[in-house]
Amino acid sequence: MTVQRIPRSHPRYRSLLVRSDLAEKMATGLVVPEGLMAHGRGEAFDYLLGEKTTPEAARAERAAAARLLLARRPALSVNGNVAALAAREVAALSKDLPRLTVEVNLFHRTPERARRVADTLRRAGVRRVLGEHPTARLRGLASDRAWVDAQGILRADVVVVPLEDGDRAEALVRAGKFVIAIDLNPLSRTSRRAQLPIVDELTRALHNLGRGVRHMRDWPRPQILAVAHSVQAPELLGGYLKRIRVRLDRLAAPPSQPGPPRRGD
Ligand code: PTJ
Repeated sequence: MTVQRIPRSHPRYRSLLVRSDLAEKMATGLVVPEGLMAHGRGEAFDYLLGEKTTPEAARAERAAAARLLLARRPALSVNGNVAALAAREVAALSKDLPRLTVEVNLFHRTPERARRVADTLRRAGVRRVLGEHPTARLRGLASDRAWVDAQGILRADVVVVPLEDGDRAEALVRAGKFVIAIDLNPLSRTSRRAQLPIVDELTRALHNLGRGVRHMRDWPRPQILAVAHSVQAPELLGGYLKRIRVRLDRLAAPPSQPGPPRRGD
């Protein structure tokens, strides 16, 4: 179904629109076919979480914004799905936090795809995009995800990794980085390896990160530090899972019995 043929009144209009957009971007090579599967998995978890930012995710996003403000060299890693879904949000965040390095990092890497992702980001308003011509490799990773820029992710102290794979999140942690993951799957290795797992939909998460940065940027450092340390990964991961369980329990409960007919019924 093309974008034009999705009726606005459809209850899943936004979801259909995003899918259709991703399918088109796959045809251009920005997104890989595996990216569509990754998106479907994300959507499934979003369903389970209620398709909105949970209180746990909101706390994680606030803490992540504080971490970004405190970082000396923050970096954000961008793959094909991220560029396709959220180039505008990436650009907005890089304006809210000009120190943020935006770097292309691809699992299915070709020079052509790297250029396409970088072009998409530049068109959306990101001024400086690294990773098109990577200059170094992360230790302990066999895949092309090991390619990084020596001026970007390699020297970053805090790295945001949306829609990532567990191996690289692990390699980044081993390299001494503070890793902030954005991944709707609280069971993924990425979420479980990151020091700060944000289990929320990508565009919502990036939007909330920007809002947090703008809100706290003039605060005194000790206050920002307190927010940065206000959450712990194990407690967050437990909270996300509990939220899913409680929601499913509620949905699975038998509907309450209708009461006796009232007058006028
Ligand atoms: O562009 P490339 O070559 O780097 O490849 C990108 C993909 C996404 C194909 C690659 O990174 C991949 O295979 O990722 P995974 O291992 O499938 O992990 C993606 C994770 O992102 C899954 O756990 C999904 O639940 C999650 N996810 C998908 N869409 C969203 C999401 N999380 C947040 N917001 C989304 N919109």
